[in-house]
Parts: sequence; C-alpha cells; structure tokens
Amino acid sequence: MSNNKKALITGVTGQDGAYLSQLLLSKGYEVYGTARRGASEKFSRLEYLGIKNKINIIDFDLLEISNINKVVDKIRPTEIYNLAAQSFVPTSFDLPILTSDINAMGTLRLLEAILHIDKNIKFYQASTSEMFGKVKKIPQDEETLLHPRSPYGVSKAFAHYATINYRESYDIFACSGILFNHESPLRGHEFVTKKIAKTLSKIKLGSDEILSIGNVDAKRDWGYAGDYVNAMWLMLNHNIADDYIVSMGINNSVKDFINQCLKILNIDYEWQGEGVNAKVLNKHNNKVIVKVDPKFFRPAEVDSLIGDPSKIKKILKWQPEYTFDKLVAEMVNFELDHPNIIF
Ligand code: NAP
Ligand code: F7E
Repeated sequence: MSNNKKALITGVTGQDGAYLSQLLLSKGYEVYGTARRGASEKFSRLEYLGIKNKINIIDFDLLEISNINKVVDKIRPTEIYNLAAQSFVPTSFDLPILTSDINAMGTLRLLEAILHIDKNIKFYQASTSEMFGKVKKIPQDEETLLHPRSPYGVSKAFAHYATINYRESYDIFACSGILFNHESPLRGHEFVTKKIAKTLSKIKLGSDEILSIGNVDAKRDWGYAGDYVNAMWLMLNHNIADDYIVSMGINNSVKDFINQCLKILNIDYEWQGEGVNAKVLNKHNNKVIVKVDPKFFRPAEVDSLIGDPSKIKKILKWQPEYTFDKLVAEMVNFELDHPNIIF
C-alpha cells in the first residue's frame, strides 16, 4: 500500500521517531529515517516495534550542512519531520554550544536546504513546552510569551521562530508543534518518568536499589507519545501551515507520578521529611525506596507547565486516547514484563 508520500524523519532512533515511523508506515508512506553513525547499535526501539526493516535508514547529522543538502536532494521527500535534537535538559547545561548547534542551527540548516532544493517540501519542527520555562500565563497557549530556563529551551525557541520566519518569508509549508512532555515505554532511560517506572518496578521484583530523584515538586503536563505523533501528522496534512500546542491540559507533580507507580505496583508506602530530606519508606519492610539527591537539581528549574490544547482539538480534531493513569500503568507494566530492556 503506497500513497506516493515520502517522509524523511530526522532522529528516527529516538522515542518519537519510532512511533512516528510506525504511524506513517501504517498510512502507506515510504519512510526514510536518519541516524548518526555510532560505535554501537541504536535501533532498539524500531526493532522492538518490528519496523526496522521497513524503514530506509540514512546516515545524517544536523551538524553537517553538506550532508543535509545531499540527503534532502537525494531523497526529495514530500514531508520532513525534524525530530532530531540534543533533547535532555540537564545535558544542555553541560553542552550548551553543542546543544544550540544541533537544535537551533541544525534546524536552520534544514530550512535552508528546503528553501534551496525544493520549497514544496512540508516541514514539521519539534518545538517544546520547555520554551515557556518561567511561565507567563496559565495554561500556556500558542500566544504565550516564551521565557526558556535552559540552553535546551533557548535553542528550541530559536528553531521555533526560524520555522515561523521561513513560513512567512518564503511561503514554505512549515509547522511548529509545541509539544508538552510525552512519554511511553520507549522513553529514554534518563527522563524522569522512565527512571521512576523502571526503578520502582525493579524494587517490586526484588531489587535493593533506591530511586534517587531530584525536584519532586516539579509539575508537568504528561501525555502519551503515540497520541502526540499523530498530532504531528495532522499538522502537515491540513491545508494551512500553522503552529499548535499539543498537551493534555492537566498537570501532575513528579511526586504524583511516583505515587501512581507505587499504587499500580501495590507497594504500601509512606512519604517522610521535606525538601532534600524527603524520602519514601516501604511500609512492608521499613526500607527506604526513594530519596532526594540534590545532584539531580537543575541550575534553573521549570516549576510547572500546563498547556491549553483547544486550538488543535478544534481545528485538526486531535483527540488523545491515553489518560495519565493509563500512561503510567502502561509504563509500569512494560517494566515488569521487560526489566532488562534499556532504551
Ligand atoms: P530523543 O528520544 O532524545 O531522540 C532524539 C533523536 O535525535 C535521536 O534519534 C538522536 O540520535 C537524534 N540526534 C541527536 N543529535 C543529532 C544530530 N546532531 N544529528 C542528527 N540526529 C541527532 O527525543 P524524543 O523524545 O523522541 O523527542 C523528539 C523531538 O521532540 C526532539 O527534538 C525533542 O527535543 C522534541 N520534544 C520532545 C518532547 C518529549 O516530551 N519527548 C517534548 C517536546 C519536544 P542518537 O540516537 O544518535 O542520539
Ligand atoms: O524532567 C524533574 C526535573 O527530564 C521532568 C524532554 O523530553 O520534556 C522533557 O524535558 C521534571 C523536571 O523532562 C529528576 O527537574 C526530578 O522538572 O523528564 P525530564 P523535561 O526536563 O521536562 C520537554 C517537553 C522536552 O522538550 C525535553 O526534550 O522532572 N526531575 N528528578 C527529574 N528529571 C530527571 N530527568 N531525573 C530526575 O532524577
């Protein structure tokens, strides 16, 4: 089944790249996915979904303009989904220049390639709620002023405005999806939801590990990655290019996420202490199973995010299928069934 649509997905080895590939293959797309050469294999998500062999994997790096031009010219995709990024916020404080080169300048390199090779290529940019940072409005919508709090957020703000600018200046069909945190069993191991679900599941299975955690009061508007990649596709398949918030419109704290995991795992627990002294006791054996470690605090924190998804629901009829409880249950059950898989 082919629909003559050819998608180029940058960052196909990541969480969203895997789910988006699966979605586009189901719609009859020819899918090209980019990957950076590395010393070890990195296709575990595509292999887990059973789609690695259905995707044309292309060597690609957002740092290298000649490579970007060659790839775009050779493949001539009808749609480009720019998902590639240095996406881990703490790393952006350690590697701010590299993060900006990939996320900000990399996006600009790709937009320039489209402009000079084929202006008819539709472009999706993976923007982020992290751009709202120290929020100026609650809930955040498409018009809310940005105030990023990390080099990652700053780099993504540049890419967001570059996308809008190339749409307005050159009439390129370019959309920026401002996605709030979205998670899944395929989430990278260092992100907080995966770390919590994995460690607490291991404890349930008998491990002596302790979950060391940072700021448990931070709040995020968490959704399911499978629902969010559908929003990306809807944006590029509408008749007008525009920017959209993608969120659930409900937020929970890191502490709420821990509590929900413990509930699903049927662990009887009690929180004790406050701030850096906060910990969780397993009431069954009096062992500490969660403790706060300031090494996970960030130089500047994003305290609370909550998005208003009204626009995408109204115009693109986007409707998420997962609730917060369903998402957490799926992540925990995955860890219980596959304790040794690390993405
Ligand atoms: P992810 O799992 O971290 O995947 C990032 C991808 O980018 C990986 O395939 C990575 O390849 C690739 N990449 C990194 N540096 C690159 C470079 N220099 N050149 C080419 N590719 C490079 O991220 P994700 O969670 O799927 O998120 C997808 C996109 O959405 C990212 O742009 C992220 O910033 C953005 N976003 C994510 C969320 C969220 O909650 N997940 C929310 C809003 C926006 P390697 O495998 O080689 O590292
Ligand atoms: O942190 C707090 C941490 O790393 C969420 C990326 O996909 O979503 C993601 O960025 C919150 C923060 O995600 C730990 O301080 C506490 O407040 O899971 P995270 P993030 O930073 O929100 C946005 C939308 C993106 O665009 C990004 O690419 O949890 N937190 N303790 C912790 N976070 C981590 N990672 N580890 C901890 O131990």
